[in-house]
Amino acid sequence: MEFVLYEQKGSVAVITISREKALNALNSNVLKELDSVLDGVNLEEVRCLILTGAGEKSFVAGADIGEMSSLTKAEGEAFGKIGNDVFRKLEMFPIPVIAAINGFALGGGCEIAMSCDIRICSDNAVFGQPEVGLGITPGFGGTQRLPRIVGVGMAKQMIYAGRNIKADEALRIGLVNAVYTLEELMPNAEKLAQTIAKNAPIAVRNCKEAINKGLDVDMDQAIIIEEKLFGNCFESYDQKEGMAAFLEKRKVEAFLNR
Ligand code: DAK
Repeated sequence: MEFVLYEQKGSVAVITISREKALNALNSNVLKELDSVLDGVNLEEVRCLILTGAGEKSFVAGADIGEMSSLTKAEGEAFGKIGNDVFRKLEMFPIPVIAAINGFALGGGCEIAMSCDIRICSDNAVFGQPEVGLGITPGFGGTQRLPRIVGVGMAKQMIYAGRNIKADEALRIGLVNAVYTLEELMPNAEKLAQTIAKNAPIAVRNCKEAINKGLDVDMDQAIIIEEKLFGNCFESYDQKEGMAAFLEKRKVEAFLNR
């Protein structure tokens, strides 16, 4: 891989978008590599992913404007599809994904962060959907995910005005869950990932599926989705061990992902 690095550390793996000289902007090669990296994640071993950007300045500064500038309508649609498919793969990935946002998260950068389950950032992070200033709409899900995360009014203001916001404002509106110094960002991302990874993997995966699928349907259907995924945990080794440990007043020995 030229632009996407993958490092597994036990049950946590870090994916780094590494195209530092273009502030990690997403071109079609980056998107294709990211797709392959996701396909290669060993789901038997890895229980939580962290997505970050290389360097100290940028998470992802958007889709690659140079590559997009000369696209025909058909090519633009094809580029949009590659991005949308990989962002959706990330969103529906069986295990949780934490975005550790280490700088600019603009356009496609903000959108890829919003496809992750949890967003935390460094205090130099900058968020925004500046597409209207480039003559386009957000194309990787920004018009859909931003209002779901920060509410319709705030999303409309950010998207129509194309105004960037800093980390403290992103925290205030709920776009990120926490802000750290740049030095503390990855250690905290890893700590959170380890905490998630220690919990029963089937239960964590089912929680993600229940939340994601439930948000797309009405409450009557959502409750049924939850019931099925709740039921699905039973008879697993991990459910038996988790409950036995409680009843025997001891710590869980280990969750085995089965
Ligand atoms: N694309 C390509 N190159 C980029 C880039 C980008 N998005 N952002 C930065 N770079 C490159 C710069 O061109 C520069 O390259 P050199 O000139 O050194 O070769 C290098 O990174 C360093 O950038 P700067 O010199 O500009 O660095 P500064 O610190 O001065 O400024 C900045 C940092 C992040 C404020 C600035 O670079 C900037 O404003 N970048 C553009 C941010 C932006 O507008 N991002 C949104 C892009 S639009 C769609 C699918 C998806 C999308 C749309 C449609 N379809 C459905 C087809 C998504 C669109 C977007 O993401």
